[in-house]
Amino acid sequence: MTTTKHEIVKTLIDCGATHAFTLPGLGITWMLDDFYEQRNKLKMVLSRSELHASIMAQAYGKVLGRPAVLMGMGPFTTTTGAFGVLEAYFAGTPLVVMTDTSCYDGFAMMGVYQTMTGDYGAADARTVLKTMTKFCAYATEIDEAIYGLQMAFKHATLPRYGPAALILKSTIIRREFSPNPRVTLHPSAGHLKYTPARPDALAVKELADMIKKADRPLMIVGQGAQNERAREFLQKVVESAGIAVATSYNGKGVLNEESFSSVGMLGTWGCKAANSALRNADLIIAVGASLGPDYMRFCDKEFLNPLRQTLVQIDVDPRNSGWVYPVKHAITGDAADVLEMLNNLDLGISKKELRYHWIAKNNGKNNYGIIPKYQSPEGLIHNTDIVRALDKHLTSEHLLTLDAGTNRIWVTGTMKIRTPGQLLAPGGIGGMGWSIPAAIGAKIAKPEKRVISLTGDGGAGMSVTALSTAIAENAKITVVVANNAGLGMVRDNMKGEHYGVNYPPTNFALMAKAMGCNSLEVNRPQDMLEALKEAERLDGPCLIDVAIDPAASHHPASDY
Ligand SMILES: Cc1ncc(C[n+]2csc(CCOP(=O)(O)OP(=O)(O)O)c2C)c(N)n1
Ligand SMILES: [Mg+2]
Repeated sequence: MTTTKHEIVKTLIDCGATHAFTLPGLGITWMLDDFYEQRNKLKMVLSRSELHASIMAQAYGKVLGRPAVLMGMGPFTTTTGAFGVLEAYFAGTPLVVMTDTSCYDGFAMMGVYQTMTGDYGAADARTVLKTMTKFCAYATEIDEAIYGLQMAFKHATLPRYGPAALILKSTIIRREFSPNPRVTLHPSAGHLKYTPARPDALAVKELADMIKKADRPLMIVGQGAQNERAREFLQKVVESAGIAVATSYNGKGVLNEESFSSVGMLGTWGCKAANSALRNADLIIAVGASLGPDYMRFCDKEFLNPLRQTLVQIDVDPRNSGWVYPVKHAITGDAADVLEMLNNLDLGISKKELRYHWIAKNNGKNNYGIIPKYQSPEGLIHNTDIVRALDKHLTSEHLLTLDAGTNRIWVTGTMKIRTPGQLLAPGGIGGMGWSIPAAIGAKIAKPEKRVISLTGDGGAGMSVTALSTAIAENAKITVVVANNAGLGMVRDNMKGEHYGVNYPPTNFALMAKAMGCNSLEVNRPQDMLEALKEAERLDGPCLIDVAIDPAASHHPASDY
């Protein structure tokens, strides 16, 4: 005789899970013994908040393209933990959520506190999770728990990736598992089998012919191409034919931004060069990019205009082609597959010089990749001083996680990412507090990388305690806090009094120290680069608290 919880842990391993990020309680606590037994195959990572656990799990999935498990009690996983689930939902990250109804044997209908069964007097975990997952199962039988988990892994890893959830009725978790359940359960592998549909060769040939004819072709590349294979073929295709590459926020850094093809990130918080190139392109090809109005200047007709320009969309989900704009041509397929097929076709190589001339002129005119220099008052530095230091410091060994706020705008607007895939951004819901836990999740996913997190003081206030997990897991990361004592981005956008946006001075270096983490403080521009180097020389994670001039307002790349 075995138990449901024992079989659950076995199934997680069968489905390929290597990490479960958690803050346990109630039904999840009952499983900890079984996790302990299997700790060499499936690592449990303890967080200080479901907020952090959910982000770490999401960042892990973003980096590796396979899901980690977010695990916790129903009332908290569906609320505090919803952050990472939502980010995964919007940004298309594989993630498996396993939670419970947090109810007590036989008392679920009697208004017991914490209960998430959906009964009278309880809240409903299923209703909450259904709004932010691709798949959401509720297991009230022991065999459903196993089958539901297999299905959650299946759905999370089918295109378009996303979060899938299994809610366990708490009462089944400890139950004995019959060796002969009524429903026959099968090994997980057979449920997870999948061969992706190949893109239509004629449709790809038609696109190649369109590119061949174009003088100023431009690709808008998004999250759908943020994997190793797609990045590799993207570079080959665009550099052999002189195609310009602009990106969404999630797509930033998909191509070395120093490539002759690169014009940077689109949108208000992107680069003028990208915005200008898009406006002047004659053929626009969206590659794994939904063309969300957030980076398409809210469909401004002077920006992309489908009547004036030819638009083609390549998307793994046909519903996304023609979603925001009408398209001339649409290809259903994985970005990597389409780019691989394009790589073998003539895309107008004879026009390469002409196209590169157009891109170079555009980039020169729009100061592409020039990090401006600003003077700050004594004892304070400007956001661009951090960006300049990062620009000098980052190597191909690094990953960089961003947060929300002014601090990130300076990176997306002025810094060129030279290593494809290096930048990890919260381009789904764009929430503050993402960067630090994401850096930890990324480091756990890729221990060989040097990981730096850039965050504002607002974001750090939400997530600095995640450093405790970095210490416990020996995840050596560097956290840079751009500390401008307030919600800079919101403050910068205000016309009137700075009301409701300033925080009292907070020393994050001391907070890090209190958790046993290294810390440094920087308040002179010339010390920033050395601090980044010093942080990496130290044993264990390090937080650098940087005194940023609160007057260092962001500037939009609005004029194109
Ligand atoms: C969780 C969350 N709440 C609110 C917002 C809206 N928002 C975007 S940027 C920002 C200010 C961020 O302040 P801080 O982290 O200090 O960064 P700064 O802009 O000062 O560099 C706010 C409130 C958000 N993105 N995420
Ligand atoms: Mg701030």
